Amino acid sequence: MIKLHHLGFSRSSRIIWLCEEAGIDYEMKVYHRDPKTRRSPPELADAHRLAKAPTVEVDGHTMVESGAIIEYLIEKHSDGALGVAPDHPERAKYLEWLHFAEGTMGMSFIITGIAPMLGGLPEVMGGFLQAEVDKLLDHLEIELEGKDFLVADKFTGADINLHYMLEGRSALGQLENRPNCKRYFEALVARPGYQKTVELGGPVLMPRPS
Ligand SMILES: N[C@@H](CCC(=O)N[C@@H](CS)C(=O)NCC(=O)O)C(=O)O
Repeated sequence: MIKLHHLGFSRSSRIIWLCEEAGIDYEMKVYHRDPKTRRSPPELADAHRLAKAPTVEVDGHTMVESGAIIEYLIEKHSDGALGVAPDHPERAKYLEWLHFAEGTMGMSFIITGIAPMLGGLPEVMGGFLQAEVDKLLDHLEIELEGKDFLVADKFTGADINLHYMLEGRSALGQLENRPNCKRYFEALVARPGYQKTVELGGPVLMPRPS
């Protein structure tokens, strides 16, 4: 059985969601963010020195990095239904989207997402990063035209990994003028697997200042 170290209000919700939808057996240890610094608590460093979420103990290895964890768990610990097989015509696209969330999207989405809670960004930097966010959301908007899921006409690990980035954008109202992104996001959060994730792991996003 795998062990998930889950931090409240964090990306490790992805792994709860994956395990619930893929039928992967797991146990979970829950940690809470420091209310002042909003960082993970020191106990999480006992699991892995980075004290990051998600951290997963699997097959004798303590693993970090959501995309890699999702890819590995689907390949090795599920029937593969949430993955895209190596010989599938959309395999390359699947891997691209699976890693796009933390790769290309990560920096601008996360910094602009947490900035309002940490005193904001200088104007030039804020503008620079928001332009990047807009470009990437516009790319996603085109990609989702006429589609319910990112790849292979089915719900996959790529949708789970990407969803986290859209939570912040939805909270900031940045999906409102992008109908495909909005429709896609709303369908993801309506899934019973996602609802169960929130029930077990709590809300995905940190509460925002009003
Ligand atoms: N790229 C990594 C990012 C991991 C990460 O930064 N996780 C955040 C939670 S959303 C975290 O652990 N923050 C607490 C801290 O670093 O103190 C992944 O996708 O797993």
